Parts: sequence; structure tokens; C-alpha cells
Amino acid sequence: MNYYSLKMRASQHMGEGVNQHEQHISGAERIVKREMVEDVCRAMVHRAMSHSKGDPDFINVKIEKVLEKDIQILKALPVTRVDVETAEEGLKKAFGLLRDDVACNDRLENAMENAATPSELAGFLKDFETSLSKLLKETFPMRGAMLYDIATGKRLEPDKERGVRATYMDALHSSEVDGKKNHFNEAIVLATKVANAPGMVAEFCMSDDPNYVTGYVASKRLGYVRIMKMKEMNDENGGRIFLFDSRKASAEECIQFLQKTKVLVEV
Ligand code: WAQ
Ligand code: MG
Repeated sequence: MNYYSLKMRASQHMGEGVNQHEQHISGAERIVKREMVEDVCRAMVHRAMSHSKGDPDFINVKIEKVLEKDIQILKALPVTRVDVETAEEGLKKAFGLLRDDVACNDRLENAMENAATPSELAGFLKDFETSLSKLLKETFPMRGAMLYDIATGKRLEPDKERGVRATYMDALHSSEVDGKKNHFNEAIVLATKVANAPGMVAEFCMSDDPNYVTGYVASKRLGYVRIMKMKEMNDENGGRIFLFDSRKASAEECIQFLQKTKVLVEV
């Protein structure tokens, strides 16, 4: 049986003259069976037209056939949650978990390669909170994620303004045609695909939706850890950082998987 990939993105014109640019408002994507294509398409358009970030000037919907043999089925990462009182505490918790995960990855890497920790990584681990907060701020204007190489301290996105986007993914057996975004359902699918990418160590995510304050950190080792508050209400800053290790795989392999491989996640 064949499937169809549907992708939607919506944007708004902002500014005047030389300052004019397209501001991203909303995006969504699905991989569904043929009989659902029309309903899902309608729901996506509805979603674009009722987003809290504004009224769209431009909506693009792309529909493509996907062959079943080209689809990889992945098991969803196990989910846990961390309750916190404040956004500050949430961020601290997230950074702490990521730091431990990166350090653990490095111990395994060193043991296997019999090589010492590269100095870039040692510095990154030492000043982890500061370094990651700084990277996070750089992601705020991006539509995709930052691909950060922990081994060299370099950013690997081919287009640094846009970032890398994970695409072609959905939940398996998902028959939902809801026009409203379910943050968690979408995030667990994305995080599962990302965690399975070649060379991926871990992911940090904070929504850019002003009324969604729950974020997460995720990796094969950590699973999907929901951090119930990571920013203040009405804050429209958010972003994603993919922490990648170029000692494990090449950036091309990783990006190819994120952007091209079709994945259905068993939730
Ligand atoms: N690939 C890479 N980066 C992306 C993608 C993608 N497909 N989609 C969004 N981003 C980046 C982009 O820079 C956004 O600004 C940022 O991530 C946040 O995206 O368990 O809603 O879609 O309840 O706003 C977390 C759910 C929801 C937590 C995250 O992210 C939970 C969310 P958003
Ligand atoms: Mg958003």
C-alpha cells in the first residue's frame, strides 16, 4: 500500500523596504494513507490560518507519493517527565541532563577509539550551561535546528539562517486529522527520528509558540524527557539544537537521514 507525504508551511510578510522578509508562522507534515490525503490537507490549511503567531500571507502545501518499501518503522523513545517550579529550574535541569549525556557519550567514544577527548569538547563540557544558552539564543530566528558538532565545536548546517529540518515523518497508524497542533504528539515523532540519525548524540527543544512552555531533551540513552516548564508564558523565542558527534558519522549522512529518510514512529 502506498502512502502520501503532506507538508505545509505558512508565513507572513514582515517589515518594509530593505527590511522586508518572510516570517515563518506555522508548519506541519504527515505521512498518511491515500484515503486520508484530502482531509489531512484541509486540516493543515485550517491550522495555518488559525495560528497564534499571526495571519498568513503565504501557505505552501506539498503532497507527494511515498512507497511503502522506502519507509523505516521506528519505536518511539520512552517518555518521562520532570516537574519544575520555574522556567529557570527547567532550563537548568535540561542542561544538566544533556551535559551528563554528552559526557557519557564521550566516555564510550574514548574507550572505543582509544582517543582522548578533543579539546573543543572538553571546553564545551566545562562551560556547558553558558555555551548551550549562547547556542540556544542563536537558534531563535531559525526555522530549522542547529546541528552542532560537539567534537569540533562547529555548526554544521549548510544554511545557518534556516538550520536543518527533519522531515518525512509521522506516527504509525495515526488517523488523526486534527487542525490543531498537538505539541507532544508531533515532538515525540520528531525526537524519535532525530535520535536515530547517524552520529546524533542528543537533542534540546524549546517551542517558539508563545503559549507553550513545555520543552524536552531527548536521546537514545535519555529517552524523551519532558521538562514541564522551560520558558515564561508569552515568550515567542524557541529553538532546537541537535548535538552531533562527527567522530561517529559524517554530517552529510546525518543530514541526509533527517531530510530524506521516510520514518513512521510506533508510538
Ligand atoms: N526540524 C528541525 N527543527 C525544527 C523542526 C523540524 N522539523 N520544526 C521546528 N523546528 C525548530 C524551529 O527552529 C522552531 O523554532 C523550534 O524547533 C521549535 O519548534 O512534551 O512545538 O514546532 O509537551 O515550536 C515540545 C513538546 C513542542 C514538549 C516543541 O516546537 C512536550 C514545539 P516548535
Ligand atoms: Mg512553533
